[in-house]
Amino acid sequence: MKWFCTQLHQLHDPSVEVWAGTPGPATEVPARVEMIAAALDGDAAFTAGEVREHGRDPIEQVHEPALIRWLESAWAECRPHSAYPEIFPDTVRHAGMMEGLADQAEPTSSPLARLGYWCFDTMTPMVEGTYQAARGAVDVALSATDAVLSGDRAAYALCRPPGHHAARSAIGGFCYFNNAAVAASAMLEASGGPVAILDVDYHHGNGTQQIFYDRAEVLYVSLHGDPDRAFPYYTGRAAETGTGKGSGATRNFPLAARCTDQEYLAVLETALDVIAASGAAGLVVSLGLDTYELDAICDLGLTRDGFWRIGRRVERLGLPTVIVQEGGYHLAHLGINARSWLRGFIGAEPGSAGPQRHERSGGSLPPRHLLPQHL
Ligand code: Q9C
Ligand code: ZN
Repeated sequence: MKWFCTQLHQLHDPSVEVWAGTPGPATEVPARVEMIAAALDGDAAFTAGEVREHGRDPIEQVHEPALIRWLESAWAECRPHSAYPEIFPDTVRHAGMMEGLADQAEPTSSPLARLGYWCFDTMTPMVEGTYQAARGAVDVALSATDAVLSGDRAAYALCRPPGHHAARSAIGGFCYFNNAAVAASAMLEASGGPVAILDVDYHHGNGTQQIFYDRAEVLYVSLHGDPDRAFPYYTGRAAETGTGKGSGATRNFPLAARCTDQEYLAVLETALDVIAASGAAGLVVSLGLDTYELDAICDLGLTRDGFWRIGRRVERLGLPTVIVQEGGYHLAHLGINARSWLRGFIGAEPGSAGPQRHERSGGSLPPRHLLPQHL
């Protein structure tokens, strides 16, 4: 299987994020890609493919053009407002604030008004290189899509930053551009046929759901921690099934805490039946590995062997498949977990794990209650 990756992701290297008012070390860090790349580099089953620039047009198919323009200069215009290299909104355009008022256009004056207009949380830091890294992640996803459209059965896009929380007109949840949505849109345009997105990240892909909510030709199917307890809280319930022409083309499968491999695979069976019945001609997988039993910010119970079996089962759909990396935060095991999922997909033996430590932690990150030095 070909896999795609660029060094541009390193330009997005925030040191801090804010959860419930508490600053802590950033979770979505460059080492994530380095761990996965190291695991695939030494494995003859995987070949590095060439990443090509695709420009803005494919991004404009799924994002508001004004959001793309804003993101390009957002860090520079906000920089004078923060004492640190990261920028976060202090005021977001809450729906209730605008209730009963006419829709208001994108602010042009205050940089902080613009930041709170486009960004919905305090966990999505912007640093100097964020825009370039986000553009790079889209190019990675599109290069993998090109490989599949030219006949490869499957390809793996090692995207960073991730994408599935980014909606048409909003960034959040560590996500800036929705890499999987751009890939699905490009696949739809090239193939003409219906396309399915299977989202197996721990978190509901609110952005991907929103982008395609009224579209019949893009099926969105997601398994995730129940939003009654898990970010992004406001979306991902089973009752959300699409609207208008897209009615029935969104399906959500919220999961209970500590869900095991066996329980997960049973729900996956139902989810894949929906995809098989849809007549989809191509598949995009939003692959999050934060469903791992030791992932520090999540609470499901999947194992490395479970990832192998899930990859194996998804392959049996028999569809041309672009696999797009989303979350996964157990640094020490992230590489072997990704490799296990992908080796399952290609039907190769799981392979050796290498040394593992077994505490539930974010790998080499310091405990998140320890503030970074500069705060
Ligand atoms: N208090 C991805 O996995 N943190 N994004 C939740 C709960 C944000 C995850 C904090 C999780 C975003 C791509
Ligand atoms: Zn996630």
